Amino acid sequence: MLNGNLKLALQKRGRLTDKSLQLLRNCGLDIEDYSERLIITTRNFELDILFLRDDDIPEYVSDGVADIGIVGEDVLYERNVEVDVIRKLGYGKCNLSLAIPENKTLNSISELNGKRIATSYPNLLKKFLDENNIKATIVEISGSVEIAPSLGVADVICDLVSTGNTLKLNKLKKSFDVFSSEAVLIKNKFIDKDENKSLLLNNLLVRIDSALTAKTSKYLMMNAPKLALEEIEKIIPSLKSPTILPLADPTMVAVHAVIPAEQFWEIYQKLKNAGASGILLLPIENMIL
Ligand code: PRT
Ligand code: ZN
Repeated sequence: MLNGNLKLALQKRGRLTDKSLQLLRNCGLDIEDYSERLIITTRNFELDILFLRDDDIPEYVSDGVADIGIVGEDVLYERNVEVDVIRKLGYGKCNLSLAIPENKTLNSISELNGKRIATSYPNLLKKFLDENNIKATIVEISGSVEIAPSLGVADVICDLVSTGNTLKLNKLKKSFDVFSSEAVLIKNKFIDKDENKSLLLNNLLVRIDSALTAKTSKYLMMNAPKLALEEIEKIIPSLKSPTILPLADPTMVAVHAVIPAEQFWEIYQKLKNAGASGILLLPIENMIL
């Protein structure tokens, strides 16, 4: 597609697909149901989305087939490609971790010396071993790494862990973390020289930042006695000072504030104790700071 549209590489079918499409929709992009197509054009933004295997995304972006891409840091840093990470996106979080059979022990990293470690991430693992001065044998396996100890091909595995259920199912336990990963937005070196695409990217980044901030913030509303206001203002970790509105009862006011979503359960009891009532917590769709 040789139009001037910005080209974004996304994982076609996998753990990052739905959340990436949701993020783009939260940016106001009108994306049709992509089903089996390889490329789609968004209806209301000059953006083409290329659906690819995640392993190919770093190379496609660095080669200029796509201008930008969304990929896990694990996949990105396992490869030696020249791209810039421009945003961490906060989803697809996992750890590349070392794990051993449940009946074995690994008390310190130095005990890895002389061990065979199975992984699909030989470069990230080698970097970790080198940094810690460990001499171990890396057994490279392309999938189902967790069965390597029971097959007798490795003593330890180094694989992605999220909930830990896969380890448990295979009678393994996590020992040390090698690398933490989340989904990131990457761009290539060529885009800075293309004025039109740079403008499109900047526009998209404003929307992405707004969507990411909105996701982690909530709109808090409550009624409170005027006399409790000073105490309530101290409790609310508001971005700016809260909005105070008069109510029909002259002794009461309404208090509105934007708060970090995760702090709500820490502060709501304190607010109630201070006299707040009718506490409402609402989602925010977009927030331009
Ligand atoms: O087909 P394609 O090559 O595009 O996809 P893929 O199968 O290679 O990748 P996919 O969709 O499994 O993962 C894409 C990205 O999601 C990874 O590069 C990570 O950045 C991120 N991610 C987050 C994970 C996990 N969590 C995860 N749990 N990727 C893989 N896993 C696997 C892990 O390998 C292990 O087999 O899930 C299992 C462990 O999960 P828990 O929850 O049981 O611990
Ligand atoms: Zn893959």
